[in-house]
Amino acid sequence: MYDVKKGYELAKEFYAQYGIDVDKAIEIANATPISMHCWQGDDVAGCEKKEDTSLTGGIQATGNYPGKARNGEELRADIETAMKYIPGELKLNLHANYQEADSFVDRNEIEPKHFDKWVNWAVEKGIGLDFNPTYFSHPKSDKATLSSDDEEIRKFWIEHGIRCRQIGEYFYKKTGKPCVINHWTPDGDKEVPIDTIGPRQRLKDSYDQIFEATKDVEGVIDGIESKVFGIGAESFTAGSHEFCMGYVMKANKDHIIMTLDTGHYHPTEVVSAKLASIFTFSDNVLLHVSRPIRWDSDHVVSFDDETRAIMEELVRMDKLKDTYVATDFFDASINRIVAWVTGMRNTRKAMLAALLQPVDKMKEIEKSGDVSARLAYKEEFKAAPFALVWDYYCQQQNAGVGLEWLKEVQTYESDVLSKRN
Ligand code: RNT
Ligand code: ZN
Repeated sequence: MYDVKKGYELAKEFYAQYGIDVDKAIEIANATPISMHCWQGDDVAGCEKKEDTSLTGGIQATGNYPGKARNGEELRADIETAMKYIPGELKLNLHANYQEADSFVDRNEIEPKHFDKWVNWAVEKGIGLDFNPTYFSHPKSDKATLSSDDEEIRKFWIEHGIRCRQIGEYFYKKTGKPCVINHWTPDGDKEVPIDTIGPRQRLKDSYDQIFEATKDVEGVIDGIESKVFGIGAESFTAGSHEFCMGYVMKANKDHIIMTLDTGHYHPTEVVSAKLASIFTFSDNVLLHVSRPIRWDSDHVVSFDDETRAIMEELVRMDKLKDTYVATDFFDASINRIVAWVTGMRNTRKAMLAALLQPVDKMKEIEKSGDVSARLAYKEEFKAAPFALVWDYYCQQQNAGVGLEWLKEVQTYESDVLSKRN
């Protein structure tokens, strides 16, 4: 291993030339929570005691890499292993289908106690829990859920949403940390339906009913996630961007916010370009950081231009503190822990890299009208000695310098994962 401290001292000098305080940047990046999704560990299968765990709702985890977690115990063990190599404040993001009742409990009957294993685990670790209703992978979700024209079905899912908000409050009370709930329904159609407004009106009414029935719930923030299309529902999505944005803005309630998933837009649209407009009208945003390859493929988050642009935008607007950062990817073609660690580290990396830029100076230059210097400054930091700061930060947090973590995850794979079938 090279002299990490020496590298950091040198990088510090580099950044100091531009008035950048490296330690301050590390402190902010480290304290900003990232909510790690539990579902990378088992391809979104969940822990409900039921035969059919196939993933529906127009999303797909492709690949058949061996060693996926088969129950809550294994999943928690894998999450703990991954978390060792992810520096900074973390939360765990659960889906409703990860409940662990002794026998099958349907979605409209779940209760806080069915999540006690997760809650006890989180309390012991001192981390917060976020949550998601699961409006897919269920026989009653085949056609539609909250937008269904079958009142029985719609009622079933409304009850699910209500219970999820109550469970979110339970998480808040037990962990002492607010619970961010993401509401996403896969409702859509393979062809453009004749009636495109009915489903939207019912979806609105369903959300209204869920929020009305749980209006006294405390410590819960609700993101409404839009999407452009899903597999098998290519032509129509009830919860489109316009629908969700309309819902959030009209609701005009502090706890109801937009969820922006990086894979949920037309291919040339980017989340980084949407943030400022949304923050003009809303105080908070929930992010689902993912990596879409040609569609909402949910590849492992990369330290790529768009992830960096999102973090840069948040830092430049001073909105990082007002953004709930969550990850959302599920790659079943590689070691699932390597997937988690890589995607989570990249999310944190992008955050730290964005904080290592002279934002005030760049704003000054822009204000003075010097657009040439503005471009020169923007480009300069792409090749700054960021890796030296990152390595030092990881060492400080005991999260593994460079690729140290990879060897350890590989050992875990041969000792633990490979023994599963
Ligand atoms: C689907 C949405 C949604 C899910 C998770 C599992 O396209 O992104 O957030 O990925 O709820
Ligand atoms: Zn998402």
